[in-house]
Amino acid sequence: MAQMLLYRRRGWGSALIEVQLAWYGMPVDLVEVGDVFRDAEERERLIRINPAGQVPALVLPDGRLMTESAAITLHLADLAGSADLVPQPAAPERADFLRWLIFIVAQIYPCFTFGDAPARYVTDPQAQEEMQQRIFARAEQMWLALGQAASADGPWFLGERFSALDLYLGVMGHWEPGLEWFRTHLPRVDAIRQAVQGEPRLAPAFAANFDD
Ligand SMILES: N[C@@H](CCC(=O)N[C@@H](CS)C(=O)NCC(=O)O)C(=O)O
Repeated sequence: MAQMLLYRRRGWGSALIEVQLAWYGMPVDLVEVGDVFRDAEERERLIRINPAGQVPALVLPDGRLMTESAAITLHLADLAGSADLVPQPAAPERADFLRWLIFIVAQIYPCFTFGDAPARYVTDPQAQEEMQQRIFARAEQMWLALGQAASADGPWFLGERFSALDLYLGVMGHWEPGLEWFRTHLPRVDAIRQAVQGEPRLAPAFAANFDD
C-alpha cells in the first residue's frame, strides 16, 4: 500500500499531524511547503492542493486528500484502530474530548488564520494593526476558557486520560501569545506542552518542529 504524504512546514499546523503519525508509528513522506505568508507563488501552489491554502494537508494511502487537523485526527485513530489518542464513543471522556478538539480548531485556530495576515483582509495599516490586536485578544480569551476546562489535577487535559488534545497543546502552546504568556497565565497548558514533548515516542517529531 502506498505511504501517506504530508505537506508540512516546520512548526506550523502540520506538526499536529506529524506528532500523531509518530505516536502511531505510521510512516509518511514529507513535502516541504514554503512560507505562504511571504511567497505568493508558494501560496498559489498550496491553494491548488488545499483550497484553504493551509497545512496540514495529508494524502491518504488511497490517494485521497484530507485537510482539517481535527478531521485528520479522528481519521488517523480509525486507520490505526487505536483509542490511544481519541476516546471511543462509549468512553466517559468522549464528549469533553470532542468539545475541546472542535473548540481548538473552530475558536482558537481561526484567530491565527485572520490575525496572522490582516493585510489580506484590510488595506489600511492602522486597521490591520487594530484587527490583529483584537483578534489576538480574542485568542487569549479563548485560550483562558480552554485552560479553565483543563483538569486541575492533571497530568493531562482530560485528567488521567492522555489524548490528542494534549498533542494540540504541545504544538499550539508554542504559538502566539507565546511560551511566556502560557507560563504565566496557563501553567497547566504549559506543563502539558512540556510533558508531551518529553514523551520518547514524540520527542523526535517535536524536535523536527521546535527548538525548545
Ligand atoms: N482549520 C485548519 C487550520 C490550518 C491552518 O491554519 N494552518 C496554518 C499554519 S499553522 C496555515 O497553513 N496558514 C497559512 C494561511 O492561512 O495562509 C486545521 O485545523 O487544519
